[in-house]
Amino acid sequence: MRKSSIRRACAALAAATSLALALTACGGTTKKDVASDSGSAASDGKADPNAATKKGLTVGFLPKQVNNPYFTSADKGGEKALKELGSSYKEVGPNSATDTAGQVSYVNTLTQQQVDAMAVSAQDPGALCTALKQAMKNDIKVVTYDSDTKPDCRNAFVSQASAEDLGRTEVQLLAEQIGYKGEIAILSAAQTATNQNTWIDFMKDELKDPKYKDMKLVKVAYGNDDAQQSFQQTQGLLQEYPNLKGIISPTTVGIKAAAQYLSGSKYKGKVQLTGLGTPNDMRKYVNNGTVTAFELWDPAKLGELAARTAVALASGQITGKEGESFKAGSMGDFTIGKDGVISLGKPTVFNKDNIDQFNF
Ligand code: RAM
Repeated sequence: MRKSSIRRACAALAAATSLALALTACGGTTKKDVASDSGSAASDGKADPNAATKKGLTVGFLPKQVNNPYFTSADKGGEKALKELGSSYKEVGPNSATDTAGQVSYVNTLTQQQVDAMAVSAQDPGALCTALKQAMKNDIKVVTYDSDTKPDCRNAFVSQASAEDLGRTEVQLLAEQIGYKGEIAILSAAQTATNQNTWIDFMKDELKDPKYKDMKLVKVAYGNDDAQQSFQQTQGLLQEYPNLKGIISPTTVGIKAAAQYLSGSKYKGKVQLTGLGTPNDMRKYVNNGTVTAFELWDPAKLGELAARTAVALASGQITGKEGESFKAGSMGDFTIGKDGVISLGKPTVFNKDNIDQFNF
């Protein structure tokens, strides 16, 4: 049976029976059949860098949270790239960054809809694995972007920057701002978020350097990428630790809420705040003296690279193995690193001298 007829039969089966049952029934056979009858390089496990870029594909974007301006920018970048490549874009996703069950069911929905590829920012490293593996068995290419799952649960991860660079530079930025002295705290997103947790591990490692001996990390708080919870967590940190000198918030939602709290409090300019924010969210707080410097990558470029990676995978130009290269349009050539990681590049540090040059 041809791959397309199998997919149609499976989609019909999924519609007629329970999704899980249908996908299990279709999973094993589809992959085997594709490998033997499509002849495409990727399905044989070999990349063909010269394969034509397929058009007419559908790529589903599944961010951690749909109403988060960071993901709006990222996914718009993906949409624009797909349009340029002659393929279609769709976006689904939960409203809350802690609705992991919601993310799992969106993965199943995209699988049921037989998209060609999906780009997922995982709320949790392990929770999506079964659903993502099911998608891959159904010959759907899976790219994670922004926040990864486990390497065997996706074909490739499009990373915003080196996790190590991000974690260490945030500590370095804050240390300079507080003169390498005093209590500090971290205001993170969801407690399960793969990306934030990886960065926090590098922050803790960086803090072991003797040059930070007079700095003490007193708490990691979680605002769940919810503006109100992040605001309250900041308020709570200052109540609990009145001598706090600085906060690192490695989330665009968290840093904005923390800046809003500090800016209207007696701590403005006294407690330093850095982390990962968008220039448009943070401009006001840089200009009013609440924030000195923070960093981020361009989220639209991250979304664009995720879309281009998804299309390269679906076209058989790459399979996700270390060492494979592909052309990402005007973004240039990218080579896949260890564990299927593709890195966007270096983040930008924003301060009052350069922030007005950026509009995202
Ligand atoms: C939030 C999300 C996202 C993270 C950015 C920095 O928008 O938690 O995953 O990459 O912040």
